[in-house]
Amino acid sequence: MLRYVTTNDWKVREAEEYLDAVSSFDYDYPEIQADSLEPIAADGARRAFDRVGEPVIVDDAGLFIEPFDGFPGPYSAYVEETLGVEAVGRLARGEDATRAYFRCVIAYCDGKGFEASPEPVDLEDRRGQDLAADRRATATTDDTVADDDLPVKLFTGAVPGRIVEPRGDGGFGYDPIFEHDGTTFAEMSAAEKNAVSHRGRALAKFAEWYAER
Ligand code: ITT
Repeated sequence: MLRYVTTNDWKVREAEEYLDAVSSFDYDYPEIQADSLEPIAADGARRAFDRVGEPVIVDDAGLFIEPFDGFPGPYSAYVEETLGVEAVGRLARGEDATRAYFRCVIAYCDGKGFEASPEPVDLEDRRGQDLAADRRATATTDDTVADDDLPVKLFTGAVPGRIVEPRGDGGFGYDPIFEHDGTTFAEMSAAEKNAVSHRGRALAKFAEWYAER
């Protein structure tokens, strides 16, 4: 059984559209800090696999505001908790900084290796970063320190849009301030969002690869 390890039910709902046999596993794995999503997702998948002991996917996603050099990007969760979604929207609109995109990285780990394939295994992303030390520093007594050599496979998706006044009641996080083709993600149904979203695109790539595995 494939487990989607997350604390966010919305993500699981979105994944169920692409994957028949996926069930959620609620584990708030500690996230390392990094300036891109890939190493965060890869490290999360290793920790999640250590905990669950079955094939896992995790995803790390963020909102990248282009004129802000991609901020908040990998810091999106922290910025949502501290500043809040509406304040991010006001900041961006006040600066005329409305071009933005969402990006999602899905990381898969089942403890085994992979055949060569077009998607990058994350070794390159990890090179040059002492993630093992970072992980040891952030691990709590409950956490297993994941084996840095466990292979992880990454799938990415992105969607362009712009930052607007909040509209809509659906979705989560930054959805109300993110407009794609005239509609905010919070105004879309889960299926409509999935059809164009960063997560939907990454999930579609993952589902195609996983079907062969
Ligand atoms: P898990 O880490 O437990 O999976 P999370 O909600 O914390 O759940 P992320 O770390 O990936 O998920 O999210 C980073 C931030 O980006 C957080 O503030 C989310 O609300 C936001 N975010 C991620 N995907 C989003 C989406 O599809 N729509 C709107 N906001 C999103």
